[in-house]
Amino acid sequence: MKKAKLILCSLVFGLLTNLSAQAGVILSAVDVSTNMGTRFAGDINNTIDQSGLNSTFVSGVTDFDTYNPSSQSVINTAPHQWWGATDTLGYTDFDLGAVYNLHRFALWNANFIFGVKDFRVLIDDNAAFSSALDLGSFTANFDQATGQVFDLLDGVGRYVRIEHLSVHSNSSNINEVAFDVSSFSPVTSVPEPSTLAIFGLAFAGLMFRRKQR
Ligand SMILES: [Ca+2]
Ligand SMILES: [Ca+2]
Repeated sequence: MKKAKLILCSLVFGLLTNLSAQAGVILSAVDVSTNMGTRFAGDINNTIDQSGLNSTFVSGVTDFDTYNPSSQSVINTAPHQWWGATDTLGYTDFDLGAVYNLHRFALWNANFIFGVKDFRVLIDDNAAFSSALDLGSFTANFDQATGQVFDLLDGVGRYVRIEHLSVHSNSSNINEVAFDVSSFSPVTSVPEPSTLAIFGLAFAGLMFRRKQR
């Protein structure tokens, strides 16, 4: 009886461990676009290619916390960043390349007087953001060389929109962005038939042992 209980307990523990959140990895978007224009030849693609980072990571592999964006700084010279047009608000859209469970957002604003200030983060499974989920609103500092990490409401999707609600000085200006993600699999929250079968067998064993006494 005691042994059967122990087996059942270990099975439940194993299942719960399986369902718990996976360790997040740091991910760069595979594509980016904006409706805010550009100036100083600051291409929007400079925000997703790790350009300017003093220390790089392997996108989709390096552990987010091990990399620790808050301790990583950027070099702020023109080829590494994007400048939005003067006095322009709008959005920057990022394609993660696949559907992920998104946890946090890392931003390297320009290490100068410009940059995104108040912003809202949306996620969706379509690039038109027709059924977007609001992951929260935040405020970013300017004149900071190290990354700023924002803990989003966790959400599942492939496309992430940063809505620039206000800017520092008179222009948005981003050096780099990255995301804390874990893989998303729709079946993880539902016990698989094989798992149920194991539970059934364990329960049957428990009943059998009880009957024997
Ligand atoms: Ca960059
Ligand atoms: Ca989160």
